[in-house]
Amino acid sequence: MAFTLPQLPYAHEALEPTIDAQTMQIHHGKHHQAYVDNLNKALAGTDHENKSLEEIVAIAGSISPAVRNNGGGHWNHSFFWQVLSPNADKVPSGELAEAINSAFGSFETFKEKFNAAGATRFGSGWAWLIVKDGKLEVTSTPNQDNPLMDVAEVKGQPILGVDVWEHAYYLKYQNKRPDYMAAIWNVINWSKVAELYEAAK
Ligand code: MN3
Repeated sequence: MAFTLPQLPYAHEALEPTIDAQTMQIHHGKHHQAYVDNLNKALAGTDHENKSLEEIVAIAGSISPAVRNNGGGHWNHSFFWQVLSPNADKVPSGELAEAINSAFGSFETFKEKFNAAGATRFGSGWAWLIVKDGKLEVTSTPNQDNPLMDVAEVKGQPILGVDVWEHAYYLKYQNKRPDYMAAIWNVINWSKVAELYEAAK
């Protein structure tokens, strides 16, 4: 079964002004599509052809770089679109809010840690909020790796992920990754993150 590009759960312009429509069109329609196409190409005729995306990601350390990078790219972007929303709540609530306060001291401190993880990831990568052994942690990964991979420095179940590749922000924010990281909080889908937290804890 070949992998396919999932539809965006909102219109390309829905996340403006935080993320502009053109960035979304290129990011979803070109970059994510390319990860899907290249993953299918790299898997064709191999032993891993019938594996699920989760199974592929879990064995990232023992598969070809093309499958690791494009499989990670497909998983990460499919996840990323889900944790963004035009009707964002701005702040988490309920049990997730309590868990964030207990792990980081406050929501503000959590955001500072997360933004720092994204800003200091050299080159291209992702910033993550994960559940590890029932607890929340902030981490980051290079390239298209993610915390579900056997090769991840810090492993856990992602409940929030932000793409810090230049293609995610360059048209609007140019080289100012910290400005993009500061603005992204306007469009985080906290109810989705809470749902993922509930399932992961
Ligand atoms: Mn991307």
